[in-house]
Parts: sequence; structure tokens; C-alpha cells
Amino acid sequence: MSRITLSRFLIEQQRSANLLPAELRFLIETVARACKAISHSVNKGALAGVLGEAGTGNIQGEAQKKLDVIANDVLLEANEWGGSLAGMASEEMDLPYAIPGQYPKGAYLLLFDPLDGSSNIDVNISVGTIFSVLRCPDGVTEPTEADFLQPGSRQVAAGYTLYGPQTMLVLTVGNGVNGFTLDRETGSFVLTHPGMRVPAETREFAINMSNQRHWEAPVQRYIGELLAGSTGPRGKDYNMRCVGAMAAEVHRILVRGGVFLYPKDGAERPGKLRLLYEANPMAFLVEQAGGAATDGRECILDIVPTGLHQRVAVCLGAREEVEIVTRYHAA
Ligand code: AHM
Ligand code: MG
Repeated sequence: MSRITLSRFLIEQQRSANLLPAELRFLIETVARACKAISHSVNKGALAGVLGEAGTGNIQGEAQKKLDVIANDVLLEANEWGGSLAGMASEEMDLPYAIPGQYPKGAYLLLFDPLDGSSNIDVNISVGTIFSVLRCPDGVTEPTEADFLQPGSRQVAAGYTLYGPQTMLVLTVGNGVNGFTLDRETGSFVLTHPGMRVPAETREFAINMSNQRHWEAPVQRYIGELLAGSTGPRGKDYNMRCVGAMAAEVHRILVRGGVFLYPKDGAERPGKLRLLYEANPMAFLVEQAGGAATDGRECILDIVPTGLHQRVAVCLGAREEVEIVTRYHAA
């Protein structure tokens, strides 16, 4: 059977289910093309002089890596001229990015974390790009921050590209989850993981244990039960894996199952991960793959955002596990 490239997959989606307007297809292909360029820079590493700090900070007060800035610029440049977007927002930019006046504007808003897990970059561990697509509110041509503050349930597409041993793009347009592997010889993303589903059975969990003293009681209880293994209430042993890049954690869960938590870590910090361009796209993917995603209390996708860079507690993965965590929070 011939290989199904991302372009062919998207065109067939557009034809068969009429799920995908041409403008959205073009947008996804453009994001994919930008991710190939980012993959190239990530792979070159020290050879291209792209490792290390950029010497600047972002709105979150985090030091930017050179590759954070490069990946952000690549995504902006690739997406600003095509006419499918009304605006963009990024982890690396305080305010939404306005489409320059010389280009046509389109119906969508693109949000992204250009380089997720960027503290992994200098030590040659996986990083990713996470993206989310929303419709621009009707009649709006100059979107402001308020236009981006839509609940995740309104996403029309979401995905991530994982720059690991292979570069993979994993995508949903609201019709299941499909994974594509970059074939470097042909330059195409090829459908290698059709219909990805979160396995129901869980044997692995991911959480940054160094924050344990900050967790609330329900999370202490849940992780305590997993750590107790076969001698505890769950009656089986678990393994812990934590990569430090959410794209890699979610990818592992989509392929091999499990659960990932980044809970509230202290009264003033609602968690580390950002709702609009990290938690929402990942929640959409995980739910489309049969899993679940909550902040411990409500579905991530139902949260009405109040700020572009708002943080949120995250618990996602196998549905049954997420339901236990959510039940413990309600108790
Ligand atoms: P980043 O987007 O600034 O790289 O931060 C997000 C990353 C996630 O990918 C990952 O799950 C988390 O931060 C790890 O943080 P920590 O080192 O606190 O566990
Ligand atoms: Mg990130």
C-alpha cells in the first residue's frame, strides 16, 4: 500500500468527512512545514550554534533558550503570510501577534508553545512544539487578547511535534488522533500511527516528585497509592517515567498508556503548565484518543480562560486514573 503523507491525509479528511475546510488544511500544513525547519535546527544543535541561553526572558519570567526564540520566529514567519490566520499567540510573546498589514487575514487563531521542554535541549533529550487552533470570533479582524480566551472545547485542531529519536507530528482535527513520522529523505510526514488510543491499563505515571511537599492532599493520596505498588490499595506495581517535556509525556501515554500530573504546587502557583497552548491542545488530543484531562476538579476543556498565559494544574491520561484523581479532589 502506498504511503499516506500528511498532505494526502488532510485532503482525504477534507473530502470524506468534510471536517476540514481548505483554509484549516493549509494552516495545518504550514505548521507542519515550520516544525520541519525547527526539527532541522534541533537536530543540528551545537553544529549550528543553537544551544544555550538567548540572554532574554519571556513573560513568564523564564530565561529563553536560543532555540525558544528560533522556533518562535520560524512559526511566526511561516504562518503570517498565508491568509488563514487572524492572529497568533505564543508562550514566548507577552501579547498576541498581529498579522502584518500587507497580508490577508483569515478565520483562525493559532496558539503555540514553540519549544516545549526547552530545559532538555542542551542535554540532548526530547523537546516538542505544541499548537492549538481556534476560530477567530465572527467579525473580528484585529483580534485582541480577549478573542483568544476561549475554552479548549472550541479548538478545531490541536497537535504537537515531538523532536525525539524520530520527529513525529501527532494531530487531531476532532476526528480521532493520528501520528505521522518525518521521513527525512523525502521531507514528508508519513502516517505511521493511525487512530491512536490511550491504552486503558496503566502501569506508568509521570510527575515531578521534587515538588511533593507542595502538593495538595488528593494528589499526595493518589501518588502515595501508586508508590505503594502491589502492597497498596491498587494491588500492582507502577513504573515512573518523567521526561520533562510535556509533548514527550503525552506521546508516551498515547503509545503506551499511563498518567501525567503537573498539580498545583503551592498556594500561589496553580501549577506550571499554561492553559491555552499547553494544557488545552494536549487535553483535546488525549480526549480524542479516549483518555481524559482535568485540573483535578473540572475538565481542562471546559475551563473558561481569564488570561493568555494563565497556568493550570494538569492531570491527563488513562480515563480511569484521571477519574480517580478527580474523585479524590471532590472527596
Ligand atoms: P516550557 O514550555 O517552558 O519548556 O515548560 C513546560 C515544561 C513541560 O513540558 C514539562 O512537563 C514541565 O515544564 C516540566 O517542568 P519541571 O521541570 O518543573 O518538572
Ligand atoms: Mg512548554
